[in-house]
Amino acid sequence: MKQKIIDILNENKIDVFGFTNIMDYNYLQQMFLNRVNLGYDNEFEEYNLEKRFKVNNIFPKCKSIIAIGMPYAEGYKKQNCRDKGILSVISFGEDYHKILNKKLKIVAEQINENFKHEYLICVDTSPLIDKEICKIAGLGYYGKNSLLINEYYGSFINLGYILTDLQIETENIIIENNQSCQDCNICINSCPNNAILIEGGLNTKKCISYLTQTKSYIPLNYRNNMKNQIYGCDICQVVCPKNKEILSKEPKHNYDNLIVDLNEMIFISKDEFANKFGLTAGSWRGKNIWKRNAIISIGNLKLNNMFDKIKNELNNPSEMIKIYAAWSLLQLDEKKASDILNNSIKYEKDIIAEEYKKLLEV
Ligand code: B12
Ligand code: SF4
Ligand code: SF4
Repeated sequence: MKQKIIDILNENKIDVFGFTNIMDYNYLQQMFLNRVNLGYDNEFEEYNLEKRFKVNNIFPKCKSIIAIGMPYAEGYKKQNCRDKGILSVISFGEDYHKILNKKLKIVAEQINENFKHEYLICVDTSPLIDKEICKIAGLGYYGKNSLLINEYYGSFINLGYILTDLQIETENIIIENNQSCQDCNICINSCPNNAILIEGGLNTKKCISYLTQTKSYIPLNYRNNMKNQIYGCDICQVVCPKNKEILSKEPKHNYDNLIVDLNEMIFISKDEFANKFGLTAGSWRGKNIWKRNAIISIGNLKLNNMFDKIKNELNNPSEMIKIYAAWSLLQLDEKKASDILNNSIKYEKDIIAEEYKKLLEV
């Protein structure tokens, strides 16, 4: 049965795959609790640890897991643009969740034609811990940047898996953390917000990828480091020696559409946003979060010609947009912005007035 499944994976051009029958990841509990105590967790994670660690709580009949990795970013070079916003390379083209889900569905159905089974497909959005499952299935090992690194494709691999009630013969792979990074600390030293811990793993609340996605308040001292990122962050992967080979390949795509026009992003409507970016992985947080990030980018890039357009955003009905517009104006022209904010404080609701006061005191 295992050989037939491998044939099916190969026929579907999937060459990063592995199997595991470990159903309980409770051994990670202490590590998870430590992270929460230190505040390194974030709202995109499932808080119910029973759901995260016990595969059978998600799919009671599960006996084995078929894990796959889908490589991307071949030949990618970080785009350098002085007056535009940037999307992370994971947001290039069609959303990887859709591609992987479709691929895994085809594989699962072809398996079903040979061995009747019940199955559940998981890509990113399940409460389970994708990296740990895929690591145990033999797809790679953890880098200090906390990502799973595959021997051939590096860390630019998206992960997904099929939970199945088939009993597949497996060898569970135990690779010690940090076995492969050894003395390298390049990602730690390159991370703009010092989000990567010396011992490996992240303070996720400092990670720029997190900051570009969260709806929570972004602390003032993290905003400059977000530079012109509109969605995600690639820095700790672009600098990683394990990705050198994949990045130096002939580019498969033209990555130009990872560059975002900031002016357009300020005025884009919900429908226009859905039409232009709706199929990408980065669009899931919606137009207003991208707009907020564009406002931060304009401040960081010191695009003074946008001053009046950002000033108009002080009248935006969204409290979120207002407070980031105020911050951005202060980056563009402190004196002019201070006069405007001081003047508008008296007309604003308490919560906005307090924020303006705080910004003016910095
Ligand atoms: C929440 C989340 C985030 C959060 C938190 C990320 C994180 N590192 O935890 C934020 C928003 C920051 C994020 C960012 C990104 N994410 Co994300 N994210 C997730 C999600 C939904 C859950 C991750 C999770 O459970 N974290 C919990 C903690 C405990 O995990 P951890 O800190 O990584 O700890 C593990 C290891 O670090 C290791 N470990 C612990 N201590 C030590 C010590 C040493 C020395 C070492 C080496 C390892 C190690 O053990 C832990 C157990 O797994 C998963 C999908 C899923 N359902 O699993 C995708 C996932 C992890 N994300 C993914 C991707 C691609 C990204 C981004 C690259 C996107 C982008 N371009 O911006 C960035 C990368 C940032 C980074 N350096 O990690 C991929 C990773 C693929 C891969 N090759 O590893 C996943 C698996 C989605 C998928 N199915 O493809 N993400
Ligand atoms: S994704 Fe960016 S901010 Fe997050 S850990 Fe990597 S380099 Fe740091
Ligand atoms: S940059 Fe160095 S330390 Fe960081 S993940 Fe890559 S090999 Fe490991």
